[in-house]
Amino acid sequence: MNRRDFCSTMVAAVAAGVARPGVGAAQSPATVEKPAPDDPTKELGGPVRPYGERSRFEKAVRQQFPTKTNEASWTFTPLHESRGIITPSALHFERHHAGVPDIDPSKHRLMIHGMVNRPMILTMDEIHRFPSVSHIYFIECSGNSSTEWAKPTAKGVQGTHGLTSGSEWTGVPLALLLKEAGVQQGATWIVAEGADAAVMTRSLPMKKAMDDMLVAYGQNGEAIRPEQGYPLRLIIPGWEGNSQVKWLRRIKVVDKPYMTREETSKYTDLMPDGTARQFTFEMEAKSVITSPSGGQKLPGPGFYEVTGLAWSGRGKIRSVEVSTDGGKSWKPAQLQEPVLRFAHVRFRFPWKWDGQEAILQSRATDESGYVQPRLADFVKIRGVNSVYHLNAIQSWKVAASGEVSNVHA
Ligand SMILES: Nc1nc2c(c(=O)[nH]1)N[C@H]1C(S)=C(S)[C@@H](COP(=O)(O)O)O[C@H]1N2
Ligand SMILES: [Mo]
Repeated sequence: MNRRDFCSTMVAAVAAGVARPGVGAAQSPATVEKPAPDDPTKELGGPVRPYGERSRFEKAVRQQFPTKTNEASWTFTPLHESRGIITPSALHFERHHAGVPDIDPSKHRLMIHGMVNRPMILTMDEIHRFPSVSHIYFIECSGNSSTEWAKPTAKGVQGTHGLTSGSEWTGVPLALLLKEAGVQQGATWIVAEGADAAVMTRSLPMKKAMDDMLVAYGQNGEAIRPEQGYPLRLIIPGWEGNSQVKWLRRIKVVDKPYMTREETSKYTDLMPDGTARQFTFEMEAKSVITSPSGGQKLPGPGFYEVTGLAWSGRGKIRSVEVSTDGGKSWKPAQLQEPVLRFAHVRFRFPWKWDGQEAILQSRATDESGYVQPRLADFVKIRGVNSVYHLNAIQSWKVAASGEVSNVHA
């Protein structure tokens, strides 16, 4: 698909109501018919159960983008109902180029070869024996917000920003595995390959591999979900989702990038002058108000907590400011601890709505000093030829009726 097709598909899809609920929308058929008792203290509660489910009254689901197939597709996290900084694994956004493979961990192998002294083929059991680390990191698809370049398109924050999620990831530092294999002099890149039907492959600089890449098998306290790469995926703190190869089966140590599909025809950024930026790995600082946000309705004037998420591929979020007048004036928001590098940060801002029309915005600054740009300023530099890496300020209009909608301001 060229950019125009891509965008018109997106626009059509969003106009059609964005999406159908994801496959497996949780509903427990046995209990759904029976109304809850008026007084739960007068009835014996339900039985214990071996694997938990959320309350049947909670309905937030991932929304699937209406693509031609359910396999080469993506789903969006319901950020408007997000709490704190962790995305429940069942609601982590998904992007699959060729479906979710069904992998038996006892048969899965990770091969490390190329410019190494000791090529290795590791089983999952062997990988589990290495010293492990856990970190809370966001993953954001660089296609997040890609409907929003030219005009406000998605209705709510799930559509505009739902391709970012946060989890605690557990695994082995890739540097440890590379040291075990013995990287040879002159090796400056690695090539990572997935075991899915897309055999998704990315070239990645050795420097970042040695710095903080993680070969992860854990997510939020249990094995990584099939959708997130079971049994093994690459986690690359702060870098675009696409580089974080799922179902990881091979790492080749090399001395140049291999120019795969995902770094030539896709995941490059076409600039106004016709040149393209390549290997734009780092996700620049971004924030969004998750509540109040598009599609919600404020019941009336009075107190509201404006809350949202901020994150940066350059490390820590330093500050978030909130505007209630479309960017004319800004006030600092409160950051909820912990404020972690390469993780979603929750911000809060107390607001008394006077019942007049208001435009809500948030603006993040990261520890490098980078300030999230206004959309108009962003487009001045990037043009509108691109699909990926839109990190501009999002505006939500609160109408006098209390209805909240997506606007460009
Ligand atoms: N093997 C493989 N890895 C993959 C993909 C894929 O289709 N196959 N999709 C990539 C893209 S585009 C993104 S945004 C992230 C999404 O990760 P998630 O589905 O766990 O949210 O995985 C990346 N890794
Ligand atoms: Mo992506």
